[in-house]
Amino acid sequence: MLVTIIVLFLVSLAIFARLTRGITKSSTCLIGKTAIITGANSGVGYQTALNLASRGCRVIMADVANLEKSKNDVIKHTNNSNIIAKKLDLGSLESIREFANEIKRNETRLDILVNNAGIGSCSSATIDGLNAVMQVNYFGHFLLTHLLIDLLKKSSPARIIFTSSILSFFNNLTVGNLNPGLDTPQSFRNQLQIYNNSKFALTVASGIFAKKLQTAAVTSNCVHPGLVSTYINLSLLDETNIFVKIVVKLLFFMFAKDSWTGSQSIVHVAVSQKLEHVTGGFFVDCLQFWAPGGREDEFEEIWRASEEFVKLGPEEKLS
Ligand SMILES: NC(=O)c1ccc[n+]([C@@H]2O[C@H](COP(=O)([O-])OP(=O)(O)OC[C@H]3O[C@@H](n4cnc5c(N)ncnc54)[C@H](OP(=O)(O)O)[C@@H]3O)[C@@H](O)[C@H]2O)c1
Ligand SMILES: *[C@@H]1O[C@H](CO)[C@@H](O)[C@H](O)[C@H]1NC(C)=O
Ligand SMILES: *[C@@H]1O[C@H](CO)[C@@H](O)[C@H](O)[C@H]1NC(C)=O
Ligand SMILES: *[C@@H]1O[C@H](CO)[C@@H](O)[C@H](O)[C@H]1NC(C)=O
Ligand SMILES: *[C@@H]1O[C@H](CO)[C@@H](O)[C@H](O)[C@H]1NC(C)=O
Ligand SMILES: CC(=O)N[C@H]1CO[C@H](CO)[C@@H](O)[C@@H]1O
Repeated sequence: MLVTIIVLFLVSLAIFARLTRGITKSSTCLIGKTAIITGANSGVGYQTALNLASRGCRVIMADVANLEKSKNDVIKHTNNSNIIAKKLDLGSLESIREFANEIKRNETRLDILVNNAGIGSCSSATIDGLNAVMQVNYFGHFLLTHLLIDLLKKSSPARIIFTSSILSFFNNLTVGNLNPGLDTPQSFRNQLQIYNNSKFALTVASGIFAKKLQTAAVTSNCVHPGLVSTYINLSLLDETNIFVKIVVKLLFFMFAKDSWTGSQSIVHVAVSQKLEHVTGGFFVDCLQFWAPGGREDEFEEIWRASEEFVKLGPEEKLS
């Protein structure tokens, strides 16, 4: 009896999850516009690139992985040959600066910046000596966005989108643990907490970018893509026990979206005409939710500490 009820409950939940998947209805044309997408080689980043390209956008696909195949696939599927593949390793501040410099040299405009790349876990520090999950997910995008601000402003109205996560609500981020050392045990729980925190840091930065860029007509929003079946789903699981593995796999089997569906909210926030003036928001299934909360003064501290971690020059800091 109990088992039947539980099974029925889970099945209804799964059906509900399927029915409420947000799909963008926007048909915005992007001919003449330019977008950058980080982590565009796979998962929701790749699907976002495909979608924007199909709208006629010039798409710059950035990733640490070799992008040739993905780039050719996008061109093949969209007939849009205005696609650039460019190596970007968010785990290296130097690579980020090199990337941004080349963009500034080559491009005359930037309308959409999708800060999407992310990793679930990593057991070594970056060459900059920062926690790798924090750097790839957060610090790297914090720096990249700063370096591209002038180009975005020049092209305004422009949009910045951060791929955050609902796990950002379950954070315990403080200025003190913004860059956790590798001396903390690499347990599943600690790894997940750093991931949660990195996704929360993105919402903090997004909120402050939104405020600082309001007069420049550059919006900044966060998106939770949903539970999506991608490579990232498994990387965290290497650290955990068989029971957690089974539960997570079951959850994915019942509730996860495919990458195309997972990219829909990102695309929606990037192109929907209704959202032209919406900034500082947090989106799930193409709908705006409240962003995870916290103290404003602590957010400011996190911002200032981040400026130091990524070694921003005085003239590069946003006033
Ligand atoms: N999947 C979910 O359920 C879920 C839920 C909430 C939020 N998200 C977020 O969604 C975003 C996209 O993830 P996904 O699920 O599509 O996973 P994914 O398929 O693993 O895509 C992430 C992409 O980022 C790239 N990347 C990794 N390290 C990088 C680096 N140092 N520099 C530049 N690019 C790097 C990866 O390249 P490699 O293939 O070489 O590693 C990969 O192409 C992530 O920010 C993730 O946190 C995902
Ligand atoms: C791409 O363009 C070619 C030549 O113009 C055309 O034959 C083909 O159907 C197009 N493919 C798509 C997916 O639009
Ligand atoms: C920038 O332009 C140079 C010279 O034309 C070219 O070699 C390079 O691939 C371009 N890079 C990007 C990211 O477009
Ligand atoms: C991170 O999120 C997971 C999943 O909701 C949760 O179990 C965990 O407790 C969170 N970590 C912290 C520190 O809140
Ligand atoms: C955050 O959560 C992790 C894992 O749950 C814990 O080890 C750590 O001490 C917590 N940090 C703070 C500052 O509360
Ligand atoms: C639960 C699970 O393993 N889901 C997916 C994780 O990502 C890989 C690679 O894309 C998929 O093959 C799995 O189905």
